[in-house]
Amino acid sequence: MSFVPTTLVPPTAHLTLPFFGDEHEALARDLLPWAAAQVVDEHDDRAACRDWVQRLGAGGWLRYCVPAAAGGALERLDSRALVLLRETLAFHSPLADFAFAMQGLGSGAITLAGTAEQQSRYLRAVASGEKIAAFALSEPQAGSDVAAMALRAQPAANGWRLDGEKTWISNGGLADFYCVFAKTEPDAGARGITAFIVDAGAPGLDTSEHIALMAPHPLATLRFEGCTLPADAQLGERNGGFKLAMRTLDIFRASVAGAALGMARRALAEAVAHAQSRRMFGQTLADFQLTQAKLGEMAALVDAGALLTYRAAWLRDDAEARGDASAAPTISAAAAMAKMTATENAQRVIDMALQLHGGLGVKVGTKVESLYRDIRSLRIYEGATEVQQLIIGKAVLKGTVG
Ligand code: COS
Repeated sequence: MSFVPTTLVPPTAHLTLPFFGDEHEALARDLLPWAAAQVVDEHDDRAACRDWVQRLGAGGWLRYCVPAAAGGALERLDSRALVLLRETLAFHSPLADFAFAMQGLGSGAITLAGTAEQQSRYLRAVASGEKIAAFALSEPQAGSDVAAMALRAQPAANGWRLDGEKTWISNGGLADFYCVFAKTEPDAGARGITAFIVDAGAPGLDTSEHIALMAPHPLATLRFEGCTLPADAQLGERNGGFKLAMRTLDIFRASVAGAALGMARRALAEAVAHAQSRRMFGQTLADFQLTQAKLGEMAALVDAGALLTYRAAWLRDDAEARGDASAAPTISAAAAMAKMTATENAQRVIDMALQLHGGLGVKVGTKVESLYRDIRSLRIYEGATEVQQLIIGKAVLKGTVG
């Protein structure tokens, strides 16, 4: 499917909410015309992703995926900027959003825990679009249960040796490097995991098994057979990998909510445009109270997701600016609430938009039809809805929220 620029414009009223500063409003307003002007052939998802990364790099947008010290646009990774970027990109093209998001998620652990040398080697290239990044956490028997991972990392001459596999890896086979999480203490559960930076050309790494999805999204299984890494490939503390993965996800889960929001806003805009132009029984679809009630429900679902998303992003940015580490549990729970609510609500909104389109809604090539497929994986990746419920539930029991 080709990415077709739309004449529909995303709303901007939310940019004046107190969650955002002038810099966020300016960022979103600058991105709108840029995103609307891009024309990318998306028939081949891998080629399209490369194209989007190049464009996003050249446009300066990937600079929001890294901190200023490494060529980034802002001093720190700014959750509100990430949310607004993903929301706007997803409104136009879910694949553009994906290409952007993976640069951030795939390099986030290097931003959080990389040495100065690792940061300068990888982050600048991520920000320019010169290197494509990936985050490799999941395994066939360790999806939601991260601590159950089996990929083994053992000390070897001059470095490390990795044996095992990762799967469901976004940008697998496309990335220039992977942030890989592996067991360094097999019996220590979550406390026995270490992160590594693995270059795509590492000996013993096979990324050739691609996985086809219902919506365009480059994905692969990674096989490590005696994969050798230099000692300086270790990322962060030995056995500190689980917490590093969780801290990385805490940042990007709120941005998944932003992407869901962009798709939901697009579905609502498509539904409104269709309802106002489609004639039936001597009036437009929009003239029926039944339609008005549906649109009202959709708008409220979008806003509910939006407010939780912006709050989660603001909470993190505010705590970072104040250097308040004690806010971490509140931030995790807020990000989980945002991710769960925005993705679930977006699925409902898109389904309602599709229903309002009638037969056109299921015709391949209609925007709501592709959105219906695009949104589905967001309820699963970066922590399924059920994992978010678990995180929120634990926080409720601890008195962190509720
Ligand atoms: N930030 C920092 N530390 C965290 C943390 C966070 N957000 N969440 C948990 N931790 C710490 C805990 O405090 C605990 O530390 P101690 O060992 O010092 O007590 C440790 O990590 C283990 O935490 P917990 O016991 O909660 O881990 P579980 O094995 O029960 O796993 C879930 C918790 C299910 C929440 C976790 O495995 C998860 O997020 N799963 C989903 C993974 C995912 O998103 N996959 C998608 C991959 S990207 S597409």
